[in-house]
Amino acid sequence: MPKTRHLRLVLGDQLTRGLASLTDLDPAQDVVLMVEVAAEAQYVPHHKQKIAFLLSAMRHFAETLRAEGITVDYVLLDDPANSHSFGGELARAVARHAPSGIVLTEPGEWRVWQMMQGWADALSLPVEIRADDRFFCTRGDFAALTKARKTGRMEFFYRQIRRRTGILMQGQVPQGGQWNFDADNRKPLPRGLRPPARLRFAPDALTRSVLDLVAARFGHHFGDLEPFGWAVTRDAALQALDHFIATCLPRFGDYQDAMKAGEDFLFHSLISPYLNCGLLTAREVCARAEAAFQAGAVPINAAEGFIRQILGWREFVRGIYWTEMPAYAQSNHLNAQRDLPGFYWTGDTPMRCMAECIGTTRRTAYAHHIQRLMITGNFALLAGVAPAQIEDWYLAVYADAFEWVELPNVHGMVMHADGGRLGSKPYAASGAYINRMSDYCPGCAFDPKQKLGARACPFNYLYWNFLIENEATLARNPRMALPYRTLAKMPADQRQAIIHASAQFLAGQAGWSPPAQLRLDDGW
Ligand code: FAD
Ligand code: DLZ
Ligand code: SF4
Repeated sequence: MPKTRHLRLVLGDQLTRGLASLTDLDPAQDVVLMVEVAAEAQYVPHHKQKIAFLLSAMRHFAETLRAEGITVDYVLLDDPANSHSFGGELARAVARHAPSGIVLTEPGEWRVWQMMQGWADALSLPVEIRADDRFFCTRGDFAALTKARKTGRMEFFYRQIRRRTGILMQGQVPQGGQWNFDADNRKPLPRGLRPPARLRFAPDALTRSVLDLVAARFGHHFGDLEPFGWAVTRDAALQALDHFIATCLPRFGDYQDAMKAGEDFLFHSLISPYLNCGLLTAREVCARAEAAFQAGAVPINAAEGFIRQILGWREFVRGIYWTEMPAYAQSNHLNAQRDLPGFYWTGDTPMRCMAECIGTTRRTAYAHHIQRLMITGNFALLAGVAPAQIEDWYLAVYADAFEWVELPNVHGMVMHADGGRLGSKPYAASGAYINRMSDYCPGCAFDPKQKLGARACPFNYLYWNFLIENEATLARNPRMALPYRTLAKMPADQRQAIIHASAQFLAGQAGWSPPAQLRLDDGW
């Protein structure tokens, strides 16, 4: 047998045939290593569907590589010899294959990047770590592009990438004459408009066996395991993408910010898990959306709004993550210290908006952007939850959550813990916003129009309490001038009443820490 030339480790979020570390793979000599490690499923108590999705997608990806004649050394979760760490499994595989070198693609998370730095010494082998070119902007590129202050914000960065790629451009001019059509994209869902049924995928035999494994090993983790309808192959993910473009993208822009009880997906794409684990690439997704616009099937506010999320926000948050880590995760600009309420894990709260969004999350491992930002995120911001606790929650509960994208969204966009590196002001909002953008308030135990008293919406007094608690830090922010002018006019007794109502409400929340059974205690 020829000596293995290169061992190529492929991580669970690198399931792309065109991955940088697979492009020059030689099937005659190289071995691809894929490993299922319990540590990755347990460093936060990931949603059961998230674990099943990734393990099944990994197993299917290994099959497609094998079908090409590539040797894949795949270590199963229940292999008794499994050491359950990337480093441990790499060392065992080196002993099995005696490669002359290791080839990797840079990982999505800082902690794994750090692990990788020690591997060359530990294994006494050359370890080549290649840039992840599935993104429009490499890590080095981002730092160069955003160096000038003007481009330090998402909008300017996004315009640069539009110019560079030519996506939705006519020469140097943006299609439709504007860079950004957000002003058209804030409509509440009209009564009677039913979003289309979504393409979901029945588990095949391979997925079925993974579902059984997850039920047995991680049954105590957050969320429902079934029904499980995620695509776990590239073909199925492409079908889901095409179905979204045909049935939802035309209305994506209009109702991007809307929320409706009982409607989990509205007109959103549900492709983030596929993009983040590699079943789809950002380039092909943008190309298909742009083609639908060019064919006249999709209006510009929808095409631009959708493409901006991927070309703009997705790339921008990744750039922030890699230029600012590891210090980024440590900052706590607003000095938020409260524990995460237990109802984040149970959904057991009389606040209907929170119960709905947490319920969706439990059932589907999904919630759309505005639910994450303006409901569960907004509450955590107003309540002053410690950033690390709410970050762990977001990292655990969504099928698309990987730290490079979760952390800037939560630490920066939601919690303003980065002091404004990502967004220039906190997205704090009272019950009036939620009432305008959703149908959650009718039927809630609270009234969004009442500011104080037993039936007052907690978001109302918590909003003003947040401004009061953070006056020293936020009052000078020009984008917060309006609410602080209103606060300045507020009579002292009303201020006191808000502080009192907030303290009472926050103290009265049952279970201010994650339920014990959700802690990482099952002793793998
Ligand atoms: P669509 O609404 O259909 O948008 C299309 C695509 O745009 C998404 O698939 C996603 O790839 C991209 N996108 C949209 N908004 C963002 C954004 N703010 N940052 C990065 N990409 C974006 N996204 C993740 O992929 N993983 C996360 O862990 C994650 N955590 C989040 C936490 C919070 C608090 C917030 C406010 C947002 C978070 N997002 C995260 C961004 C966004 O909410 C999800 O990408 C989106 O809801 C996924 O659903 P979709 O595919 O239907 O998206
Ligand atoms: C999230 C996850 C899970 C649950 N399991 C695995 C696994 O068993 N093997 C693997 O290679 N990757 C897994 N992942 C994804 C990794 O956490 C991800 O690759 C790293 O966080 C780097 O981004
Ligand atoms: Fe949420 Fe307040 Fe509306 Fe109830 S009244 S659903 S708590 S915003």
